[in-house]
Amino acid sequence: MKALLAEHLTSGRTEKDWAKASLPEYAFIGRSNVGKSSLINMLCHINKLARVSNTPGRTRNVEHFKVEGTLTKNAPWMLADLPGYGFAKASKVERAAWEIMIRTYLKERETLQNVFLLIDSRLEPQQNDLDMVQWLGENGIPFCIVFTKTDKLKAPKVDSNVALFKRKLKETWDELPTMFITSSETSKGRDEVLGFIEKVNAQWKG
Ligand SMILES: Nc1nc2c(ncn2[C@@H]2O[C@H](COP(=O)(O)OP(=O)(O)O)[C@@H](O)[C@H]2O)c(=O)[nH]1
Ligand SMILES: [Mg+2]
Repeated sequence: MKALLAEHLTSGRTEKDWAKASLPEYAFIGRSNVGKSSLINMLCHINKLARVSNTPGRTRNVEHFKVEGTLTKNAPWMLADLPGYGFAKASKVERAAWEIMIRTYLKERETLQNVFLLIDSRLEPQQNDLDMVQWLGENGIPFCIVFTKTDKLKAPKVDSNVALFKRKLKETWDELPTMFITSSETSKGRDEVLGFIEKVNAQWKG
């Protein structure tokens, strides 16, 4: 499997701490422990690019990475690992700070091309995930859904959980976002996600 050249650029809570917005950027967001860091490592095929943790709720910053190329193209792009939501032990103040930072980032990052919203394929639709879909939709921020950890379930169960999630979204939305079925253990979905990024990068006129 081809590894991508990637490097960690910055870690910070406010715009002045973030890497300069100069390349097409893709953000990864989801509940804490959903598998964001693992997915980033899987996509780049680099073991310890983003820190994988067994203790949820540890990262508070936006982590920026620069990546050179995709599967077949050399165009550079940027990736942002956003702090997770739904961490049970977070205080009210921490949650409020999270919301402000994430909303600011998602609304004001001019180079943001797409958000990958990660959903744990093992769970029934969760309210905070549905709220995030709602918020992204209402704010017109382009996003895809990435189902994670599918290696932990039998295929029919993955299918039925995905179907359940789609049904839930159809209650509110006419059009469903692009969805990816992934596993960071087996690299399932890697070509599809990188293929998507490659296509969007091709539209970039920086
Ligand atoms: N089996 C399996 N475990 C995963 C997968 N993705 C993440 N994990 C595990 O889930 C835990 C949280 O992953 P992490 O990437 O740190 O989640 P984050 O908090 O969203 O960044 C870690 O123990 C990972 O090893 C996956 O696709 N398959
Ligand atoms: Mg993480």
